[in-house]
Amino acid sequence: MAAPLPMPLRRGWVVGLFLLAVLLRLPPGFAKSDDEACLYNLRRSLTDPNNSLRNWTAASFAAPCNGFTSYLLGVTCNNGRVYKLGLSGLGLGGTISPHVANCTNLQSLDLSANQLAGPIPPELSALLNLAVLNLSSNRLTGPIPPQLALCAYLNVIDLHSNDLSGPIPDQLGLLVRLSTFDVSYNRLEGPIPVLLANRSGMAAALPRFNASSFVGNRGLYGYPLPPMRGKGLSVLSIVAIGLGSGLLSLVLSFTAVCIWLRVTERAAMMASEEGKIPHLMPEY
Ligand SMILES: *[C@@H]1O[C@H](CO)[C@@H](O)[C@H](O)[C@H]1NC(C)=O
Ligand SMILES: *[C@@H]1O[C@H](CO)[C@@H](O)[C@H](O)[C@H]1NC(C)=O
Ligand SMILES: *[C@@H]1O[C@H](CO)[C@@H](O)[C@H](O)[C@H]1NC(C)=O
Ligand SMILES: *[C@@H]1O[C@H](CO)[C@@H](O)[C@H](O)[C@H]1NC(C)=O
Ligand SMILES: *[C@@H]1O[C@H](CO)[C@@H](O)[C@H](O)[C@H]1NC(C)=O
Ligand SMILES: CC(=O)N[C@H]1CO[C@H](CO)[C@@H](O)[C@@H]1O
Repeated sequence: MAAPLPMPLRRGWVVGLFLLAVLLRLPPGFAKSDDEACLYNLRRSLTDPNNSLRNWTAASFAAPCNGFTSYLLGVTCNNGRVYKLGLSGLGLGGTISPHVANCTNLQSLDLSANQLAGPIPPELSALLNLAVLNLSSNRLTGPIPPQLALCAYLNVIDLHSNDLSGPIPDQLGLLVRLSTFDVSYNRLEGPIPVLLANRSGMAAALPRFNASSFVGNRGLYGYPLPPMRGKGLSVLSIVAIGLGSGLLSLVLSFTAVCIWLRVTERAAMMASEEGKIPHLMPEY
């Protein structure tokens, strides 16, 4: 006997199915807690040819921390929240997910010495506790986001040895806690912001970061690097200089010959006036 379900139970089923349908329609990464969204999306954006992240399983993202203990390689926890991500030198590829910004308690992000490509997500500016950003020795491209200046606690910005381009944002000079800044060996260009080269305020004439922070960028110029160089000689200017100096030496030697002729002529005249053999006459 298949008795029909009582009314309240049937309604419960309908509501449950409706909720399930809604959940299934949600894009991945949505409706997750902050740290879970961060880890889930970061894992998705990375490739891991050496299987270093084998214990980064979706099941552990929902509760990556137990108080101060983390269950995931490279994750450090503080009071149940992810507070350091250190995945240096693991052979990781792929890109840096902008959803890393969902790890809102993050204090240190170190993805250095991997093969990461793509841009530095400007969304990182939402990490208001971020003190250390080390993305050095990857293949990152695009600009240095000026929004990083919103991470007021930044102590360390290490972006050396990437393919970053464009200028160094002036705003970064306003990060007063910055004690390490390294953008060497990229493709950056333009003037070095004065507030990164020199201290601010009373000590404005004192250097802040030295040339080793900036070397290896062909387009960067200004203290502590040399001033803007001539942008190399164009073909046109080389031709112009060649023609110009050719013409000049022609004129000069022509003048020299004229003067010499004049002098010898006068000497010859003087000699003949004295009835002597004009030994200074040129022989033809
Ligand atoms: C994941 O790997 C790290 C480092 O090897 C280890 O400390 C941690 O206990 C592992 N977690 C799990 C859930 O296996
Ligand atoms: C990854 O694996 C390759 C090939 O097995 C190896 O050459 C390389 O050193 C490994 N990289 C890291 C970072 O472990
Ligand atoms: C950033 O990471 C690289 C490679 O792991 C390391 O050599 C460097 O010292 C780090 N930078 C800072 C400022 O700690
Ligand atoms: C920055 O410091 C250097 C070295 O002390 C000094 O020569 C230069 O004039 C300073 N630049 C500015 C704009 O104060
Ligand atoms: C540049 O500064 C770094 C520390 O900020 C220091 O280790 C290095 O010796 C300095 N280099 C020069 C050439 O002054
Ligand atoms: C749950 C959550 O915080 N989601 C955010 C994760 O980061 C992306 C990109 O910054 C945001 O769009 C989400 O709202």
